[in-house]
Amino acid sequence: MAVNLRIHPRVKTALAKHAPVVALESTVITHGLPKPQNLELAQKLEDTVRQAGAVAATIAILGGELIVGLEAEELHYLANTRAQKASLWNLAALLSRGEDAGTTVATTLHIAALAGIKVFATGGIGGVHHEAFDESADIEALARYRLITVCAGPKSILNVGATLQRLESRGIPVIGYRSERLAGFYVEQTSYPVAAKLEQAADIARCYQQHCALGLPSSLLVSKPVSQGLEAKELAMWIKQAQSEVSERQLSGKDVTPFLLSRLAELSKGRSVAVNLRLLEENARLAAEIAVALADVDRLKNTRSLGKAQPFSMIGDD
Ligand code: PSU
Ligand code: MN
Repeated sequence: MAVNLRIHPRVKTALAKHAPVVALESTVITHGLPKPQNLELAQKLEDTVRQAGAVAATIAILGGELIVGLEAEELHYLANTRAQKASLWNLAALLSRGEDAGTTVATTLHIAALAGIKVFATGGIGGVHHEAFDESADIEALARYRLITVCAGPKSILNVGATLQRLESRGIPVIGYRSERLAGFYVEQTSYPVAAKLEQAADIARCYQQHCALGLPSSLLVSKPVSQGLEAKELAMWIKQAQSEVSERQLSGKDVTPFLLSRLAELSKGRSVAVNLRLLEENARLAAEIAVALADVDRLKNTRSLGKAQPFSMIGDD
């Protein structure tokens, strides 16, 4: 049985030419942000990617079809309909029932990899929750799909230390963009050091080439601190409050993250949403810059290796 996968012609052409493409997730549209900011944000992210010289491919599920690169009307529809949240464990069921769904980081990675996209931008990744045994499928997916994933660190509602440990255990390199500390989603920084600090998009592209040349299977996770976040003390108070409500309501599974994000939006009187929008846009811009740099090194590599088959030749080696 063939996969029902539709790649937008613009994305297809760009991929065939090895031109820069950035994948964007859609759970942030269906479950992460309130209306109407969700649609405004989705459109803005695509514009941001385009302005930085790359092709935007928002990924989602519509009527049981995997879509790579939504049309403008489809984006509009997705932002205003009651869609499901597609992770890897419910993806096949959602497709077989012909549903509409936003794709999480895990699912977007899977579909982007199917399409051959190398760079992906999101807000905050899922990870280890405080509540026992809830770990996002995002971690395993990051271990499995070799893309450059740009984020603002793990979402602040998570057990950040445990999440970083899991990333390390699964061999997922975390690169700090102009920062030695892991980004903290709603706050600029956490106290946790990252594997390496890199300064330029081109440095990240070269690091990814090394990663691929080594045959490592995972994503290269780029952690970019938001330019201006929330006040840490205040945030900690709101998180505590929201988390106690998760326990009271006995929420579990895929409902936990959307509930926490929407409660934080209420408790902070919209300030968490403002920071979320800011970091998503900043991440999309950086991802596009990296995609452009990667296309450049790719082109260089292809020109240099013409006539001398060097499957593992590394950039800057000769
Ligand atoms: N980043 C945001 N807002 C979001 C998400 C990420 O700024 O809503 C979504 C992502 O799609 C991520 C998901 O994969 O939340 C994690 O959900 P869970 O913890 O249930 O795996
Ligand atoms: Mn979960």
